[in-house]
Amino acid sequence: MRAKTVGLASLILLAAVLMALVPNSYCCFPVGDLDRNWVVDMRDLGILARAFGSYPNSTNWNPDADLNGDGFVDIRDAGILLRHFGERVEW
Ligand SMILES: [Ca+2]
Ligand SMILES: [Ca+2]
Repeated sequence: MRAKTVGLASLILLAAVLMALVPNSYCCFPVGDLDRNWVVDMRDLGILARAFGSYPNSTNWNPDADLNGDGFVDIRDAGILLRHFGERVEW
């Protein structure tokens, strides 16, 4: 029984680690879907606009808006979002 419990705990830990390593944008949501509603639209562009020009420790920093992960929210992130504008996940 104890071995079964340890095995289950290990599986849960492994799943948590994998989920932490795979960003949501690559898992379930379209790239640029900053509000996680499965569509890239004006609301996402607004979120990016509010974070535009920011970097970690900026008051308006939003790590989700840093789509290329370079530590700045700038025109390159806006370009990534616009390339995916209109994409949606249908269920
Ligand atoms: Ca969205
Ligand atoms: Ca960036």
